[in-house]
Amino acid sequence: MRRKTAAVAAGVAVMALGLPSAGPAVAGDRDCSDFSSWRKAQRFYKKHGGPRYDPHRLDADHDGIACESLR
Ligand SMILES: [Ca+2]
Repeated sequence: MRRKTAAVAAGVAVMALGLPSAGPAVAGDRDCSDFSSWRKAQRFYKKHGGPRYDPHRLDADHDGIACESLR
């Protein structure tokens, strides 16, 4: 229980500092604007569930292509 509380406190501290969500340690929600190219967005999208899950909602129209706006 104490360990979990400490982990939550650390997470809150990171958020409070306003650190950019760069790197795998901070796995926040990603938007298309977080990617420098469509290729990177598409790779990320496929790696995180592809068309089946899309937890970051990079493919709003569910056609299997993430971030059409970056193409
Ligand atoms: Ca799409």
